[in-house]
Amino acid sequence: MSDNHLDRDTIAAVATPVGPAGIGIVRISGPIAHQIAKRVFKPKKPVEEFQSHRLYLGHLVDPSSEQMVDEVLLSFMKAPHSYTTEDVVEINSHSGYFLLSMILQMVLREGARLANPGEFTFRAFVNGRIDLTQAEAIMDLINSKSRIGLRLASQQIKGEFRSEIEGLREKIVEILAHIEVAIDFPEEEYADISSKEMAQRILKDVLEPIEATMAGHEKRRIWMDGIKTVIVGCVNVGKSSLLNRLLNKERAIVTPIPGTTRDVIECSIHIEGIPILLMDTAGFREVQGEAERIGIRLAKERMADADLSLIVLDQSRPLTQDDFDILTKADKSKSLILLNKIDLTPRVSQEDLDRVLAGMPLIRISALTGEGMDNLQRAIRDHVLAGHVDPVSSGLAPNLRHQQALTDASKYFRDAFHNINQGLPLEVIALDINSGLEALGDIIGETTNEDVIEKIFRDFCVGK
Ligand SMILES: Nc1nc2c(ncn2[C@@H]2O[C@H](COP(=O)(O)OP(=O)(O)OP(=O)(O)O)[C@@H](O)[C@H]2O)c(=O)[nH]1
Ligand SMILES: [Mg+2]
Repeated sequence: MSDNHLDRDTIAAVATPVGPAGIGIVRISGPIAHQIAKRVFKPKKPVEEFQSHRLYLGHLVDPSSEQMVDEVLLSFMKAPHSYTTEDVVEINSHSGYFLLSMILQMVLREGARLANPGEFTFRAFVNGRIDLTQAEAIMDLINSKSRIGLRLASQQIKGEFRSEIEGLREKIVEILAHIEVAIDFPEEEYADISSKEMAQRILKDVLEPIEATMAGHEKRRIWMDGIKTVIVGCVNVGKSSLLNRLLNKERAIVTPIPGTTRDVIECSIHIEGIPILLMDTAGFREVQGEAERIGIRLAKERMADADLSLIVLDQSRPLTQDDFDILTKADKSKSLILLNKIDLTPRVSQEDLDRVLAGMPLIRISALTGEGMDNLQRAIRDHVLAGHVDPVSSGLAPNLRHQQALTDASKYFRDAFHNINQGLPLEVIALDINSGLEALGDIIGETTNEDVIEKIFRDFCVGK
């Protein structure tokens, strides 16, 4: 994909999901987009030239057979005022898999090439209309899992992250200029600013803002990626009943027979606006068979990888060794303990409870009657947001790739800061600063390795 901007061919793809729908869109971008439109589209009212950003009603007629294909609305966005900055034509037709592929085939016969996944956005990037953070934010917007996630993505699309990084880089280039003057004219003692001031500028103008930006990563994980929450416990304690209760739907099979659930059952829900990926797992016990053994292994893996574990105990029977095992193995900082079946007579001794809880809060629920669910939802929300972020989040939210680049950059600038204070040669400091500058350039796509760029766009759908 990386060479496409050099040959500048015209690309086309279906931009809407496959299948029956209200409308479908075929998108064309490149130098002959306009020419293709003139060949296949017969407007109701004759037009000399399509005007930019206007809609035209007419018929698609296949030039090879003279057959009318559909009645459509066609729009033309003249370069550079389009998504890709090239000439773009969009055909709004009726939808349906067969119809859309017929239209696409016709457009390809007229000289367009089938677009790769994300190639329209890739062109917007290589043509300089958007940077890499904006391209990534488009994906975030499409995949957004919460209202706040949507807001964070649209801030990034507007270019807030980009201008933050560009602003930082300008400041760094300024510092670098001072250093270079001092290297060239060593006798003038750093020319215009002292080493102390230089170190101070690196700290205040560069390091501190980078570290403030990095603090937004957690926010992204919560609002955009969602919280991985796994329900674990012994067999028959009511894990699947809890999943169904939180989901308000009979998603997992519930029976009185221990060992009902084997596979991991996943679903997405919102709890007080927070996106949650909820997983129900096989109950722990002395293994009965192959499927159950695998189920328990999967449950343990999910628990290790989760952001939050809901550990369920059944209060209608005494605690067992398996209950104790789960609780002792659990990471207490990311677990909530639920005492289920509070509608039944309690058979768990207070001593046992005190022993396993060791001061951890306990939430009493009944998955059967729904009692205690409000408390549980509040506890989940408090746990997720505890100390991390305000619930009406705004500001920058770096993804994992950005976070890695920021971590690298901050390491280089911290080195530069220490090395200046240690009185190391300015050439060494210039090297640190240049490496930091490059790490920041990776974020916006200026110095990014081609494989990384290709990987980012590979995750897009065709037509985006
Ligand atoms: N009375 C009462 N019964 C419950 C409650 N929650 C679950 N049960 C019952 O307990 C039994 C087991 O429930 P499940 O939800 O299948 O339990 P599980 O933990 O998923 O069990 P496994 O998949 O076998 O590990 C079923 O008969 C449920 O109806 C509750 O809060 N109160
Ligand atoms: Mg179950």
